Amino acid sequence: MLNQSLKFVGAGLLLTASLGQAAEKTETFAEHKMLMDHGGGHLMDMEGGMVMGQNKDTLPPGCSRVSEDVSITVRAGHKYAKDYPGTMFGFDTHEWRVKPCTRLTVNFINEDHIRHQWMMHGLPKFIYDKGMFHLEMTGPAKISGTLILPAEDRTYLVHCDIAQHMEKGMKGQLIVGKGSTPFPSIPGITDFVVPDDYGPKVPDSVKLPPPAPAAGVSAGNSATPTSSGNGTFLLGLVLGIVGTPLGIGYYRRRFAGMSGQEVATCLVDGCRSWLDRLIGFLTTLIGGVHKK
Ligand SMILES: [Cu+2]
Repeated sequence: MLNQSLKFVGAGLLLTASLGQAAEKTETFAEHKMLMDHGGGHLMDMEGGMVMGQNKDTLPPGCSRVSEDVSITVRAGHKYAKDYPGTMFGFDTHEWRVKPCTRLTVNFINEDHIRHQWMMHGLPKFIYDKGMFHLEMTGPAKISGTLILPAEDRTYLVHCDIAQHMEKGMKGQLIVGKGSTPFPSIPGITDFVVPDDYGPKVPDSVKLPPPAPAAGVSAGNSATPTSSGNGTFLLGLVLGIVGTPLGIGYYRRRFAGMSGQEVATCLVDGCRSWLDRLIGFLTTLIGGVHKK
């Protein structure tokens, strides 16, 4: 019996250990370390890793020496967008600060299964011929590159240039020394150029009419016809009485041989029958309804 229980405990421990291993299993990142140098600071490998504008030893004008060696790690991926509503991609950091003449190594880790870039713009072309320093690869992967920053205080745009990735959050800035004008629309750093818009705003001074009732339902008793409905009904009733062959025949006989003047006098106050009075009453009603 004891032997049996020990077997169960052993099996349980094995299961727990294997589950733990599965939970600890992390994604493997391809490391782009064997890049071919194509000259001019341009490096590539067959797996799609790319470095542009690498410069480890040429001092920019105004730098008598490298002021300091700095290494940063930047992570990129859609999970870094979650703190910034309206974005889809992001860097784990969106702003970096270094001294002028720093030799900066950027270790770029792309955690997504798509392509991302860490692309810096605005570098002087006499030393960085494309005006850029750029790291790029399809993730999940790691790639590193190094450059020496110019002597001037300046703020450089950093972004991912894959279509719509910057607009969806992959935008940052690298500030050298005191920096210059900051870039807009950097998540968590600067205001957006075009703020989110959820529809037109109505100024407080504008008084909106009350909402219209739903079709087929009047404001009060749903069985009460509207005033214009009343008028149409009464007009129909008058025409129905007077306009039928029976009505026309009646009035023909009634006013036979009379002049227009006599007919008018008769209708207004003279020889009025109950039908004349009804028609007169209905006509007054129609007029009343349409005045409302
Ligand atoms: Cu990207």
